[in-house]
Amino acid sequence: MKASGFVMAVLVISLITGCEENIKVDTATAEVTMLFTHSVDGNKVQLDNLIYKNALNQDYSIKTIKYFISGVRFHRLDQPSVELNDIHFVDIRDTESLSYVFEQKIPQGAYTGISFVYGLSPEDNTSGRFTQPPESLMEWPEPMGGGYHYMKIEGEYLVNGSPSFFNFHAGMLDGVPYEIHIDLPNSAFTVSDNTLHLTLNMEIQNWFQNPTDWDFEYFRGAIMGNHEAQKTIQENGVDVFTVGISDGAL
Ligand SMILES: [Cu+2]
Repeated sequence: MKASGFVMAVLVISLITGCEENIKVDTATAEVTMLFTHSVDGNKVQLDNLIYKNALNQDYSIKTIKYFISGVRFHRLDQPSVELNDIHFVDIRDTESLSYVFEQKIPQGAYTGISFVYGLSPEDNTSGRFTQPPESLMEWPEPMGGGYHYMKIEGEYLVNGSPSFFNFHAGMLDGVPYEIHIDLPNSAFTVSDNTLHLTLNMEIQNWFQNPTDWDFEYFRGAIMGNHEAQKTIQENGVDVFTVGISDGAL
């Protein structure tokens, strides 16, 4: 009995050791850094400049771009996808927020694509979860269902030649979620280095077209209580983002 117990113990130890060696070999990882850029018609956005025209030829400017990115997911062939738990808040006027290193690393290897949630899924969108600014300042009013704004894009548009302020704000309205599930086009990649750099670009013009041309005069400046506007933003937002991918040192 004693001898077989000893044999079992040796067996178990060697199994554990063997597993650890396997794990080491299998889990060469890459740290994921995401950079955030913002363009209009393919050029870097110029803030506070009333120089842009949407598909309906309405003039507008951009003053504010703030949003949450969550549920970043890396898809693999024949293997479970890798989801990162981080929720990142971007503010175009806060340079530090334009670069983010995710807490989790991803296994090196081949990936078929990247997806993420623009805004917050309902399970992440609970009042009080952010206690510190700037995230806490994204609160969505309790009478409109609470939680947080997914985004605040703000600027001015011209009405009969005079500038008028607009709040292009999105969030869950009256309990109806409008977060955007984005599958990034051309996002297959192979990472064989210990760093992965992703540059996520928001093409602002696309918020205002495809499938619906955004009419500033129809929707006007305040849309937070407007389900049609929230639905339109959700639909238009699907093709707003593209990604550039490189591994190794930039
Ligand atoms: Cu708002």
